[in-house]
Amino acid sequence: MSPVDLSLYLVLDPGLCGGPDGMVHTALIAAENGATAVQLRAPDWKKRQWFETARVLKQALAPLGVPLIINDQVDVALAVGAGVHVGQADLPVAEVRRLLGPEAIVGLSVSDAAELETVSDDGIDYLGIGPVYPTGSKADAAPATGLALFAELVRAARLPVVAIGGISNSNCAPLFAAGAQGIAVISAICGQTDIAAATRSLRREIDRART
Ligand code: TZP
Repeated sequence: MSPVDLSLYLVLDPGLCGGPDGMVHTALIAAENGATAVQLRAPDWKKRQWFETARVLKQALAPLGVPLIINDQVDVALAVGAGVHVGQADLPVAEVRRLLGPEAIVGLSVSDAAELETVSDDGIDYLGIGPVYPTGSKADAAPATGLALFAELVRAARLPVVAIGGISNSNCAPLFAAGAQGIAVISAICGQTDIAAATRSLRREIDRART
């Protein structure tokens, strides 16, 4: 497992970014302006589209030192040399780790205390906990935890935590105070008219919150 900066973790959404080209554009501008990790997430895509977009993203992000993480599609991650983020109904993390090897980034989604209790540390680099705030970017999202429960979950987690769900530059600071290592965002960057400015503004808030 590699130590990785997850402080500003962009999750790409095809609808908000305007398809694969828009996703690559968004990822590149965000990575140049302070995003430290990028996830490709496209639940409705066919495998070939996943692969082609992942390959282009990997090539674009590698020179910037920003890791690419693929949502759920372990074969696509293997094919392009990326990490994987899985949800509770996807392949078990131990299998993902076995398939990807020791160096790849592997993350797991957790939305409540019951899910957190089932997590065993081995093979997981980080937990994505949320939604913390209400989100319009995931139709089947679990209920928002709110800040107080999020803080409890972070305290109980024995792994680095990335907060996700409804996060913007105006509500991210308390998440770091609660112990998050990073924030993951879709709509605070994807579909914004000025992606560079939106990313820089999040970056500023994060850096301020962490000092
Ligand atoms: N998982 C939990 S909430 C969420 C995902 C993928 C969506 C986050 O999107 P936004 O726009 O940052 O609220």
